[in-house]
Amino acid sequence: MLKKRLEELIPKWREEISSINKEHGNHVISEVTIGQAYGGMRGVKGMICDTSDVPPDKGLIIRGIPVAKLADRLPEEVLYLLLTGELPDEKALHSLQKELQARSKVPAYVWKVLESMPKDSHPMVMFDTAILVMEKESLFRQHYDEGMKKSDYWIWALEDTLNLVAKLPAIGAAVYRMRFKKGPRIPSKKNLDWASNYAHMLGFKDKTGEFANLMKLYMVLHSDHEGGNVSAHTCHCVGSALSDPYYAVSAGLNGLAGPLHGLANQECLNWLLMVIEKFKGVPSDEDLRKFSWDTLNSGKVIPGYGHAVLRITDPRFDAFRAFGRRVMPEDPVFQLMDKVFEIVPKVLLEQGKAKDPWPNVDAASGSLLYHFGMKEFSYYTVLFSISRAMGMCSQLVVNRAVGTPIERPKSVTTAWIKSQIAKATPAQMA
Ligand code: AMX
Repeated sequence: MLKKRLEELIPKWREEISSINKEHGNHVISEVTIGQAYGGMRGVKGMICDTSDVPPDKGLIIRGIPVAKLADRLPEEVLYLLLTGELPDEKALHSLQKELQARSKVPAYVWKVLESMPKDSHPMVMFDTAILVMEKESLFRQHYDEGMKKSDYWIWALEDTLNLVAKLPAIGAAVYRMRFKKGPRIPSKKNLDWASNYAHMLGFKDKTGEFANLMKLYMVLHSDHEGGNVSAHTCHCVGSALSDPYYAVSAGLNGLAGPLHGLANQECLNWLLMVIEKFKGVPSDEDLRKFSWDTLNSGKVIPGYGHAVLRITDPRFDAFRAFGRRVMPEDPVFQLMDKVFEIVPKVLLEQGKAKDPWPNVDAASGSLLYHFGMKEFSYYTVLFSISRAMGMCSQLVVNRAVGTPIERPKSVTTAWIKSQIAKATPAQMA
């Protein structure tokens, strides 16, 4: 049903983009300053991403719907939304769930590869290796090699997407159990939704069902974050060379593994636990304020705070905090996380460096996982990856559907910049 709906929608997307390009292709939407060229292209509008948008004053909006309004949805519903721009009705959801279930068996060679890796490999490396080693399954590559038409690219990108997304819970759970010696892999259960199945395969006791609820929420909240962040942009760029989704998603995840990006969630919890250890519990406001200043004065960032785009408290942080308040209000790590939210923005504002002193999504998630006994911080980015793969894959499908060309921005040299400065009039340089 998903493919059928896309077959109906894609001609309209193509027509719309082609007419915008034809009529307004020369309209200027962004200028680039020297500061931006040296500064990570921050704020330069130079690419299109239709799956989601992150206005600095609103936070994540998936296909027109603010993420806070999706917090009670299943990740499969959000995947359908990312791909089509519409939430599925019950029939379409059921059909997608059946598709994913049918494609969820992981090839046996993946387990052999994982088992042969060094025992101290980072879980992200294991997860990413599993994805890359499955590249031989790519139907996109197979059909490309057989000479498929450009207009069919999206069909095989979609096939790869569904095949890959379906397998990620089993791979992610296996990485957890293997890497942290939790016992043999747990077989999936057919009657469970995608995220509950993941929770089940991880192997935590979950009498109340709240751990599964947390996994559903986690998977929805991290699913996409527009196109310019490191992981999405990397995936987009690699995919634009028509490297298939296995290559492209794997590349994106290598970016997600960076400490300023997806790895930040493991650093956040580390910081909270360091505070608890130092003060033998939740500290007073004054002690926390001093400790935050100590972190800054030692030249470190306060993990979980700040954002390259957002200028408000991340709505995803709010959604996690609401979950914590409902499920674990007495938990000391959660209480500290809540207190940090009261203190750290004031400290960052006082310091005056961070453009965004508010918490991002990573400030909250670790304390919730810790509560349920998931204490292996280095694993947290894998959770992030399972979810974010949905957004990255959806972007790939949309890009192949609308014929996005190979990406090739122009770089310049510092000598060229100097020559521009020399040529500029004083008014232009002001
Ligand atoms: N603590 C201390 N200093 C901070 C800070 C924080 N949380 N956030 C920003 N700053 C500092 C920067 O280091 C920079 O200092 P510099 O001028 O000495 O280099 C200055 O404030 C200006 O930075 P910015 O423009 O506000 O941020 P950015 O766009 O360059 O970087 C980010 C954004 C997220 C990397 C940064 O805020 C940060 O390092 N935060 C902590 C790590 C973190 O939470 N990362 C998670 C991001 C979300 C994700 O991808 N998962």
